[in-house]
Amino acid sequence: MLKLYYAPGACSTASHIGLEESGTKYDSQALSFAKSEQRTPEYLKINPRGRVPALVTDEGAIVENTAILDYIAAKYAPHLMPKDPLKRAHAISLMAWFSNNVHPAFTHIGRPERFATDPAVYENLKATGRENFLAALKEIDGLLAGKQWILGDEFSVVDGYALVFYGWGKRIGLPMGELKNYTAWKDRMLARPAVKRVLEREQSILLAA
Ligand SMILES: N[C@@H](CCC(=O)N[C@@H](CS)C(=O)NCC(=O)O)C(=O)O
Repeated sequence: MLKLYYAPGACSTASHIGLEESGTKYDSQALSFAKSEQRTPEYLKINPRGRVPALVTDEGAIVENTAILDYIAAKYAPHLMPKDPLKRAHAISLMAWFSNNVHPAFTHIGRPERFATDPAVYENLKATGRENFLAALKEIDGLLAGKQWILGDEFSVVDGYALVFYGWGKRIGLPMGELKNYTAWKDRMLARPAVKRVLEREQSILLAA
């Protein structure tokens, strides 16, 4: 049996959507960051880095959204990743960029202390993070131009990952409505029953007007 550890509204929403879209059976457990549940000795045995998501399988735990999403598609839902090797490489490339650039830009805004020890530079790190994050959202908006889903005609696990950043942009008050392609795609995402179920379970900000 699979078990997903996630935190509502965190990047783990990507894996949560991937699992729900796959149709495979899984258990899930929400961890509260406010209560530091990602750092309990019990959870650190699952992910010693103290981060979500983690997917526990019969053969051990997997961490990192990119790996979890590729695994879900490979094992349970091949239609959720391209079969063609080049298209699959592009899908992984996009998820690597999400993980290595887009996500850390956002982290600079909320956790500047992770990137410098001198509090004097925190405001600058936050401002730079905000600029970089907005630039990434604009890039995603451009990637979605003329497309139904982020890879083209087919919905994939990469779409669930891209939704995380739309929610985060909304959370910090960025002008998301100005990103026309991203906003129209977000509305298509919200119309998918599996996505809606996950967002309701996580009480997502994306469901607020
Ligand atoms: N690259 C990782 C990032 C994991 C990560 O940083 N998760 C955050 C939530 S978005 C977390 O668990 N934060 C808890 C903490 O920093 O204590 C992935 O995509 O899985």
